[in-house]
Amino acid sequence: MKRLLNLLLIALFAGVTACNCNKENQSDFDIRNYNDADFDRLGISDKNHLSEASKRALKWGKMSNEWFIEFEVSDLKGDLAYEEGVVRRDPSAVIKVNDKYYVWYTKSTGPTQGFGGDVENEKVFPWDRCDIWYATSKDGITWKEEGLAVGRGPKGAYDDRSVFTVEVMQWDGMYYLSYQTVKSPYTVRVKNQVGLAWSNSPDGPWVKSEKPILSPADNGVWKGEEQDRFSVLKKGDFDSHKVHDPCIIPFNGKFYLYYKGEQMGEEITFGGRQIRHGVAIADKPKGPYVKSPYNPISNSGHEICVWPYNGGIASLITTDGPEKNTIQWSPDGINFSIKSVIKGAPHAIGLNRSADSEKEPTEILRWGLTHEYKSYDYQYIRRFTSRRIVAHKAKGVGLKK
Ligand code: AAL
Repeated sequence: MKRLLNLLLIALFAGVTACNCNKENQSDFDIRNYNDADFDRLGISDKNHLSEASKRALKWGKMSNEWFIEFEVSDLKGDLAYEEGVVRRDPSAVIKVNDKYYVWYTKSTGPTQGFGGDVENEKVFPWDRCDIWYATSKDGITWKEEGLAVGRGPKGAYDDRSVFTVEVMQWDGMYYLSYQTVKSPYTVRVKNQVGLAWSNSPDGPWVKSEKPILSPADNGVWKGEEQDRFSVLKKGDFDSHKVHDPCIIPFNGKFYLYYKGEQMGEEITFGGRQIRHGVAIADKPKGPYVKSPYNPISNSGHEICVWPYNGGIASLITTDGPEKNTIQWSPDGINFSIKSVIKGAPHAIGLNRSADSEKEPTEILRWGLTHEYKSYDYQYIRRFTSRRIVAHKAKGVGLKK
């Protein structure tokens, strides 16, 4: 009887210690799900001593490398080559109309003064006091700047201070530009919204929406009057401060507007800035766009770079957060999982939407546009290419003598 009692006590103690261990260690890992070949592939020979890393590797399963790529960046020619004193940044996707490529982008001139002085009259960011311009090209390398596409609104309008970071969607014979908007004065705490313009020609003229099509959540509360974006009584939703980088994709008979949210009281997480993506869905291109209750749909990222693939949506996540430098895919446009972890990617990618994006998962990333900082004040548009990496070879291996 005493022996039985002892055994019971031991079992109880074991149970308590197991419960005390941290949650991650109590993962759903079950060694019975794996066979000898799984262990051999990963080079794990002692099945009785599995590190957390080995358990994670086993749980990934045999993920293919078809989403794993590397990027290179090069200069453009013609009007989009670097020009002193001019900001050209955040290129849209590239579309092809009548054998010509088109791109839209943010453009302004002159240096940035920042927030230290007279924000009513100075330029606070390189993307302040901007308009949306466009350019065309026969080969995607030499570009001709065609002129202004969408300008700032009149004084008092929601977009009177800056219109910038534009994306393009082609749908049913129409062209739609979605972009960020700021109303003056451009203070640190100013809210950023999303506007839309449409035309039946890529050369315009463009009709602008009277109101923004997307706004930040209004459930955050600033603390105090000082222009400090990190000081809050309540942070509110992930997009309580800014909705940025809009990109509309026709998907499953609806229109999915992907965007980056910035939160009031943004923090630095263990992966960097607390930046996440959301999606708002509409029945028609002009909206109304309703934010998904599943937002945020990423825990990382910066500019939006999404494309349809294999009945779902793929997303390149860069720059910020613990899952930066990953490519993810979702069967429903909302629930994304990691498909590859890459070295990094050029920023503010403008995808080549004329590519056959179904050919392989990353075909749409073979070439496109990006921007680069020449200095804090001036950015310019460049070209990227990417290639799949399937093997790793030392110099000379395989070459005949
Ligand atoms: C970009 C985008 C948004 C930001 C700024 C201009 O790359 O994420 O547009 O506001 O930087």
